Amino acid sequence: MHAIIQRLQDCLGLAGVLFEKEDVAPYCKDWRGIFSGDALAVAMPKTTQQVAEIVQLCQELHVKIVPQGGNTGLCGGATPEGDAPQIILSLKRLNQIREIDLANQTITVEAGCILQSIQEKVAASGAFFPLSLAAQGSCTVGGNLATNAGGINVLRYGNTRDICLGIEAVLASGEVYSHLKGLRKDNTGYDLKNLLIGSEGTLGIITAGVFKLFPSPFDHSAALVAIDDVSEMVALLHELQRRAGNELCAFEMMSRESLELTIRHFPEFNRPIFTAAKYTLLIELANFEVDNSSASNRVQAVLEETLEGYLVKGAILDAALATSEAQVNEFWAIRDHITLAQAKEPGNIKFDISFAISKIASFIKSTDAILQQKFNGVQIINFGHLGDGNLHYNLCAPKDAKSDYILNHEKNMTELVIAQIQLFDGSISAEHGIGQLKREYLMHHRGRVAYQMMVAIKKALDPDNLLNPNKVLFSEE
Ligand code: FAD
Ligand code: 2HG
Ligand code: ZN
Repeated sequence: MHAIIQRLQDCLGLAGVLFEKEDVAPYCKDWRGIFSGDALAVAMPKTTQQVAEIVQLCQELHVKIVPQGGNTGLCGGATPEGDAPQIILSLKRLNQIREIDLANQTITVEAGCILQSIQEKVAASGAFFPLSLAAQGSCTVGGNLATNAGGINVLRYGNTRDICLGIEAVLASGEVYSHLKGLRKDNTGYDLKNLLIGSEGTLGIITAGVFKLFPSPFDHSAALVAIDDVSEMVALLHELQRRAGNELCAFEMMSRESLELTIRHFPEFNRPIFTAAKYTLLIELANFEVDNSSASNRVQAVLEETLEGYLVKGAILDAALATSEAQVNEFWAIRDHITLAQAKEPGNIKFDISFAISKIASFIKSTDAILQQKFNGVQIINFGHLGDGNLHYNLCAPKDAKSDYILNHEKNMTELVIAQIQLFDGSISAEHGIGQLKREYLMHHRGRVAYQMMVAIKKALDPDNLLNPNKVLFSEE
């Protein structure tokens, strides 16, 4: 047994350390089941001080650390890799809500809090926590910070970093960096919070964060819209932004193929869905005015009138408005199940990509055509956060292809799509991060200067390459 196990047990007690192979195994595989590795143990601290002690211990015994939250990441960032002795540091038990400060409209939470539990706690206090994604029942807020998660409310509230006012983190030195004052203005030197947010566990272990709270929407209006033309979608987005301002919270897009796939695996959703159209939009507006029916009607009326106008001029094919909050949730359930439906199929290649919204239509037209020409019948499961310029442009094998099709074509398909992303000035990762999945493309994509800056930051903050080695950047040892 490696010496670290006894030392971890001394620090965390027997309940705080897993080391039997069958107990450690579930933590060593990613959500999609495409990455796996080995770890000596899973350490589960309950306090920031214990996290600091574990880091010091690992330094002393030359054991690497893979931070892990809910293990829902889609890039293999939380999965151990390589032969070096390493442990998984699970933040799941570091899960207290430290403070809700309603006068400052902030909440301070520990990294292991499950996202949905924070939303519920905040709702019970009468306020609103806007970060929302389909994995919210299992992902942790520490993982959200470490990946700068996006989700479905970015249009109005921004990404995780935009709602975060400060963090606490344990550095590779074992020291604790703490900045949890909940200040909305603070120009004191370099922005260390934003350096750690999105660093995917490579620069520090995030142990807590303080977040802005917002007024709770009084109710929502939502619609599903059948539409063929991506340029018209973009025009509709701008029209709604002009008319509703930031009452427009979500503008999501789902291709016909992504809906067909979802219905195939979850037939209960086969109701108000337009599979004849090339795309279906899910649009949501929130009403923030007090409980009176004219306010609620106003938001609904903006949506109705705008869609009517688009219907009359033939820019959209059909629309279904939700008639109750329950139906709004039903619409979202369809959208949320696309990833789960994809997980039920054999292999696919995920591209979580972004563009200037003005370039999205041309990217889709050009890339769809080239892919079909080179990989006849390839299924393009294209959906995502159109309002943020973020597509989940996922590729699956043609319907009648052999089971090893994706394996055989993965490299060529990836290079083709990445070349298209470069051509249209996009990003190879909009919200999921780099992890292991997109690591080999990072240097080329960001360029030598940016990459070398990242290497210099990693060396400065983690000179012994202790934290999540070989993730985001290739290790140089
Ligand atoms: P993990 O998967 O455990 O870890 C992710 C990365 O963060 C790893 O590199 C890990 O080392 C690091 N990390 C975790 N915790 C810490 C910590 N405390 N300190 C330092 N590093 C840490 N993502 C989106 O952005 N938008 C979406 O809409 C979205 N939808 C999803 C839907 C489904 C069904 C699934 C399965 C995933 C989805 N994701 C989405 C991806 C994923 O949920 C997010 O990336 C989430 O933020 C990861 O949180 P986690 O706690 O599971 O982190
Ligand atoms: C979403 O928006 C997630 O649903 C997951 O970011 C995307 O499965 C995917 O590719
Ligand atoms: Zn997404």
